Parts: sequence; structure tokens; C-alpha cells
Amino acid sequence: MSTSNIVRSPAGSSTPSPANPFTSTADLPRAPDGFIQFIAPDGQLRTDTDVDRDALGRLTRDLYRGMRLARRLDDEAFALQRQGELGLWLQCRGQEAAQVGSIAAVRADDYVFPSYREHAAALWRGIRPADLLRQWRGVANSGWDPEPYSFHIYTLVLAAQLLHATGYALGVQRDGSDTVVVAYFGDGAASEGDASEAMNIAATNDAPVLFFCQDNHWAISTASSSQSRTPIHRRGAGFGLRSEWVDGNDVLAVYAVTSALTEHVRSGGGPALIEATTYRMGGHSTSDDPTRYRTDSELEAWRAKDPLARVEALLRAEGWSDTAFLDEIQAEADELADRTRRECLALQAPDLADAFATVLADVPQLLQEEHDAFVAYRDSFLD
Ligand SMILES: Cc1ncc(C[n+]2csc(CCOP(=O)(O)OP(=O)(O)O)c2C)c(N)n1
Ligand SMILES: [Mg+2]
Repeated sequence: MSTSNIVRSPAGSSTPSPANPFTSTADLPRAPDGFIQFIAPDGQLRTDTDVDRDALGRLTRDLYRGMRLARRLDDEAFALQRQGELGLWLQCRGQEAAQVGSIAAVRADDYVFPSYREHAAALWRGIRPADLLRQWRGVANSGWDPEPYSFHIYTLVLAAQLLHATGYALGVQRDGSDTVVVAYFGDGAASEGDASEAMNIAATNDAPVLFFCQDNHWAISTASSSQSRTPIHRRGAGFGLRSEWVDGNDVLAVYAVTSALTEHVRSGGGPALIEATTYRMGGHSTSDDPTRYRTDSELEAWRAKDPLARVEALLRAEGWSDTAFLDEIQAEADELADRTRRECLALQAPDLADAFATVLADVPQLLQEEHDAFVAYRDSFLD
């Protein structure tokens, strides 16, 4: 079969997993709302949990770096779209803690099925800016070869990736491997039948899947509160999944909960579900105008819970950051933005005739004739 549309650039380096200072969810602190939270929105560390403070400081710095780089990449991609260099972009602004906290907590070979907004997780896994952007520039069907990154291509059909993840996990189970399969999905995707089917099949087969829902409050213009009478994590019990609810704008809480549930899955405890409550600070996509359906005051309330500002306040309060550290990240972010722009502008449109080569493994006569007719038509413009 032709693989001309599959990108085979050498893998970038994945960010190494930081040391885990947490051991269980039993003693993790909860905010008054009920979800697990370490860092209050004002940046105060809530926990008096028995954690190694030095290790916590190192972890916080690593996670902050991942979040800052992701936001910078996201901002640059947004600007590229506005300048006509990308056809579409779906911002992950506001969801950096949910994504970085979770991806950092799993092993580099745990296999991830993302939806389409998981840029922060993809960047952490070492996927290059050009590979992240090529699909949105319209020059390839998908962005990267999943195998070297253990990170599947983006899925735009809502919740389909949850069934793919469950099927993959059944394979992992039969191979006797201890890989955990991580499946990201949104609050809107949770309403799809595929989501319920995947969770049920995973539960009844003890498939090693961690379902990770980012409830960012909106499915385009449909509020999550209008799609579900109960919080999504409470569905887990009905399927027989261990479930937790976490403040998705608190990177330490997400990391701690994901670590604990990943180990639960890895040790044969069956699949698990995490609901991370977060907020999509941008529009659904660059084609969306969120002022048509949500209020400025709602956005302002969530700006006050910005996941990056919260970690910055914590780093300051605990004395875990200094000017040299912040300058280093700034320089790295600048370099990433520069690379993102350069690599994007260098992406060339493919030869449209390639599209025929990726339809069927053995090209039948009719397809060949259509290919030849297209090439003749295309070449008729050459003069
Ligand atoms: C099966 C299917 N139905 C409808 C759509 C159109 N659609 C694209 S994104 C979206 C909203 C998804 O919301 P959510 O799952 O909360 O993810 P978010 O965009 O908030 O990250 C919809 C309805 C689709 N892509 N797939
Ligand atoms: Mg959503």
C-alpha cells in the first residue's frame, strides 16, 4: 500500500517523565466543589499531604515548562491561521494543565489516542511543530507517524477514538504487555454512543484503558451543563470503572490523579475514568465566534483560574523559580515559536495526484483511468 501521505520524519525527543512525589489518591485534598485540587486559584498549595517538597518543586517546574511551551505554540499557530497560513486551528488555551499534567504522569510508551485539541500533550511527546500543523494547513491527511511517539493521529469524528483505544487495549491485553492506553475526549464527545460503548466494552473486558475527559464547558456552542444531568465522572460507576474528578486547571492535581489511576489500570485493576474540569478560553476553532453564545463575565471568571498564572503564583510563593529559570523558559518558548513559523511556511502542498494512491492497496482499472484523466487535466494547465 502506498504510504505517500503518511509522514515519516524522525521522532523528536519526548520530554522525560518527572519523578512522581505522589503515591495514592487516598489522601489527596479536595476543594469545596468536591474535585481534587492541590493549588487553589490564588496559587496557594492546599495540601498538607505527605509529599517530598523538593521533588514537588522539581515536578512543578517541569510541568510549568511544558505548559508555557504549549501556550506559545498555540498562540503562534493561532496567529498563523489569522495570517492565512493555516486553514483552521483549534486552540488549547486554558487546557494546558489538564493535558500536560496527564501526559507527564503516564509512561512514554503508554499509547495515547487524542481527540483534536491535545497539542500540549503532543508537544510533550516530542511531536514537531511542522507535524502538528500540516493537517491544519491542508497539506496532508494527518500529521505524524504514531508509532515512534506512541501517540495516535488526531481523530475528528467525536468519540471514535474511544473505541479505537479500547480495541487497541484488547490487543495490548492479549500481548501480555503492561502498556496503558490513554484516550482523551471532550464533554460533547461524552454524549456520543461510541463513548458509552467504549467504556462498557472496556469495563466488561478489563481492558487497560484510561479514559480522560476534558470538560471544557462547551461543545462548540452547546454548554456541557445542557448535555448531562450528572457530572461525567459519575457515569463511571455505572459501567464499573474506577473514576475520579479533578480540577483540570490544577496541573499538580491532574498529575497526581492520573499517576494513581494509571497505576490502577497497569496493575490489572481494570479501566478507569478521569473527569478534568477545565475551560476552553478561545473559540471552538478559528472559524467560531464564541461571543455569540457565552458572556464576557464567564470568560473573566475563568481567566482568574488560568492554569499558568496559578502555577506562576505557586512557584513564586514557594521560592521554586528564579529569574534564570524564567528567562530560560522564555528563550525556549521564543525559539519554539520561531521554529513553528519557519516549519509551517516551509510546508509544501502535495501533488493532488497522490490522493489516488492512498485509496486502495491494489489500484483497479477504473481508479487508474481516473488518475490518468486527472493528471492529463492538471497538465493541460502547464502552458
Ligand atoms: C460524530 C461527530 N458529530 C459531530 C461533529 C461536529 N463537531 C466537531 S467538534 C464538536 C464539539 C465537540 O465538543 P467536545 O467533545 O466538548 O470537545 P471540545 O471541542 O470542547 O474540545 C462537534 C459537535 C463531529 N466532529 N463528529
Ligand atoms: Mg468541550
